[in-house]
Amino acid sequence: MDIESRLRKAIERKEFLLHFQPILNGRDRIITGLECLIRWQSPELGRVSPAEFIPIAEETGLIHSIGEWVLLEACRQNKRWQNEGLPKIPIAVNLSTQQFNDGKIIERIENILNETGLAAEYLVIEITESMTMNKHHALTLLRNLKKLGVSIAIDDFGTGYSSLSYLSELPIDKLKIDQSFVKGMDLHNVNASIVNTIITMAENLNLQVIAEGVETEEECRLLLQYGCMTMQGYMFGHPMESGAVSELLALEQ
Ligand code: G
Ligand code: G
Ligand code: MN
Ligand code: NA
Repeated sequence: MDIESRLRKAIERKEFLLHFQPILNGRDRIITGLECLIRWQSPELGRVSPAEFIPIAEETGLIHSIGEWVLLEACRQNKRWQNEGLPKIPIAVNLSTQQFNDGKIIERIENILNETGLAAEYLVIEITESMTMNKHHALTLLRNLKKLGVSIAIDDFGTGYSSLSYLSELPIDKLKIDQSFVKGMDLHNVNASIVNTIITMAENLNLQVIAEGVETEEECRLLLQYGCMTMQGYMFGHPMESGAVSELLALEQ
């Protein structure tokens, strides 16, 4: 059987699961958010990376049902943590291009929020710069998301071709600096000045900035020095199962 057919069966066979990576304040290390990352445990293929199967899901249109499952599970799980009395934090879900261009995506998200009872302020939608290139579509969709009360983050910022001045015309809330700029940052290299510049511009545009891929104390220290408090990376935590998140959140109460 090819990977497409296996992918087709994976939802009904419950082969997908969600992992969650903490997003923290780099100073006090308090968890201020989570990013949802899908995992596929195939009985035949073993663990398949989303970097491998998401593109196939996009080409085949399977992304619609997979993406819908991710949104539903993410909202359901976040509501479950809240019901357990754990600190209320937003959960970020990656949207794919096909989902972004789906005429019914707003309705789908609204239905999922209603069905799970999660307040919209606790959902963040992550999109990439390239999805916003059709400005008319991006404006319409993002405005409708904002009307629902959902937050919007630009993921992998710096790897696309959009400028911050372009993004400033869109109703976005957060900017995630791509890990390629964060990795190996030190005082004297070009990555450090790129990151510093992005942080300063984001501040001027009133965008919350999040550094991705933080792996070392030195990167964390420099980010704080440049004014970026919010971070995500292996240094603080790998993507983990919901039970591990519960334990971390319980420690913060
Ligand atoms: O978790 P990991 O680093 O292996 O993810 C690899 C890639 O897959 C990343 O670019 C990530 O954004 C993407 N990805 C992970 N989960 C999802 C998801 O639920 N939906 C979409 N569209 N992409 C995802
Ligand atoms: O494209 P997106 O930013 O959504 O994907 C995030 C991906 O980055 C996930 O696959 C996650 O596992 C991975 N990731 C998260 N933190 C780190 C890190 O500190 N180092 C590296 N190399 N990858 C990371
Ligand atoms: Mn992401
Ligand atoms: Na990213």
